[in-house]
Amino acid sequence: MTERRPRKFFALAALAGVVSAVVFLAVSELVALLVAREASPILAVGSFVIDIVPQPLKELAIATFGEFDKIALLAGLGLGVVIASAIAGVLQFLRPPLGVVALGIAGALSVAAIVTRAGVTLLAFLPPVIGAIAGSIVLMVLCRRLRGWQRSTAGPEPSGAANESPVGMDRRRFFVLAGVTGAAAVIVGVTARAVSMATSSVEAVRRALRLPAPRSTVTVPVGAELDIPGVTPLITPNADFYRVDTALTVPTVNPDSWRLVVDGMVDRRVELGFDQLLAMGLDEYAITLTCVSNVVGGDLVGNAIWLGVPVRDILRLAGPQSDADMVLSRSIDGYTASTPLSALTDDGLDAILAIGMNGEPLPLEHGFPVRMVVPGLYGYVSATKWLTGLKVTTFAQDEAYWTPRGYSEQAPIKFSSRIDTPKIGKTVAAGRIPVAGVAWAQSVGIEAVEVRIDDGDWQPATLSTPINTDTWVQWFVEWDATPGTHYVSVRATNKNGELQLEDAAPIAPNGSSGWQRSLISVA
Ligand SMILES: Nc1nc2c(c(=O)[nH]1)N[C@H]1C(S)=C(S)[C@@H](COP(=O)(O)O)O[C@H]1N2
Ligand SMILES: [Mo]
Repeated sequence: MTERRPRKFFALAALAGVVSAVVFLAVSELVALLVAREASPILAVGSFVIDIVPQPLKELAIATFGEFDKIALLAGLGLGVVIASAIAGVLQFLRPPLGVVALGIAGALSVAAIVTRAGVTLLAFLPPVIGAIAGSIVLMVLCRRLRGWQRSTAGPEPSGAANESPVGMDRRRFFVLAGVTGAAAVIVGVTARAVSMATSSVEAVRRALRLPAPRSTVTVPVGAELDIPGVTPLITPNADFYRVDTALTVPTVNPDSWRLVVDGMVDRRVELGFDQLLAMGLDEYAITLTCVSNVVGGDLVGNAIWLGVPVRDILRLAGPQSDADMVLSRSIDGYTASTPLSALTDDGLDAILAIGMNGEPLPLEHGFPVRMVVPGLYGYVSATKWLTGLKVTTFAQDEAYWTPRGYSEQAPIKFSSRIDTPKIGKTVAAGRIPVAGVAWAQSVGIEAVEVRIDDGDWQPATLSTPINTDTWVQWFVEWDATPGTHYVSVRATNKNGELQLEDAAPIAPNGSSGWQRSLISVA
């Protein structure tokens, strides 16, 4: 029986392909660690995918995987790499050098993904190039062994036990090479990535940083926090604060080298270092941040006490020209947000550059060392993290990251209210229980919150004492819950006398609206 290419050779060729891909990635990681840390192909390609995925797919990913959306992305990417490299292995086995060509294409795509990212250094092309070369060599050698082994199986069985048969030799060499390079690559790759993350010294710098004392602090008034189990705390601890951004790995920006450039339509270009920013004098501001992706009843909203400097003070140094109407804020990772200039120069609105959050330097994932926070505007048009630039411009001339991706260029927060307790899906005991939650109308303030049980009358809720109009308030009503299932609804009125929008709207293009209506089971 002479089946020319037994199936096992295809499987082994696929294995050779996967081993060479692992070598490619591991060598890239090692070279990246040595010469250009930002140039990891797997992360660059991942970030590239994040940028090009259509918005509905991104929302689906967030809805399906929640906080694990990035891990899911990496897992998906990993699966893609395994499948593609297995095919490359088979190609190389059947039609050399097609597998090597495939690795070359993968290397070229990685280079493209890396060099088109913001903040890359000169040598950033090296990791994928050297990685692809190393992977190709391994692939060529493994496939040559495999072909030798296959040829000797096809020939007559050698006789004599004195010498090892060529079949045995090629087989052994194939497995030893595949095993040793595969295992070594995994060890090198994982170690390089771990070292790269552990020695990112910026977290250590942040921990050592002592921020100057604020000139003025926020006073939390008596009665600002209701004592009701299950209601969202007035101040969101940093560790619980929601995080939304397009960054696959958290950018690490050292305050020592941080610069803010204010340019565009200004009388004078201004450049500031971190110490200069601190020297302008810091004050505390309580501001509730909200994401445009927050659905009715959702939790992409948080309240913190920020330490910072008004943006208007910075802009004044540069002197914005009168025909400008927008500031494009830019992050180290290339992200941009478009904020109306008027919102940043308004004396009555505390738009700030924040450097502290709840008594600490900004956590890395919340924009260390400097971010923007603007009361009353959704985060995507105002709250740029890892801030590096403010370009004074016009909406006609420039657009921000999300504008061509289906979101409005301007986006004031639609004020809203949320039920925190009782929780949906949890059965509560009949009797007198509190219905409580939060409501926010940043820059205007909440005037009233009303609650309705089933189709009953709207009853006024008791509000906590607000810190200011930029923060959320807590609210509650007492409810005599009777056994059965009930709809509990909530709606707010702001201090301009406007009622919260009843019509439901999706999050795109400029934020959700509608009254929350929760089905609660009472037993
Ligand atoms: N650099 C950068 N800044 C960013 C974003 C981003 O993707 N990149 N996302 C914005 C969005 S959509 C929101 S809602 C807020 C969230 O800030 P947080 O993660 O600190 O809660 O950051 C904003 N700033
Ligand atoms: Mo957002």
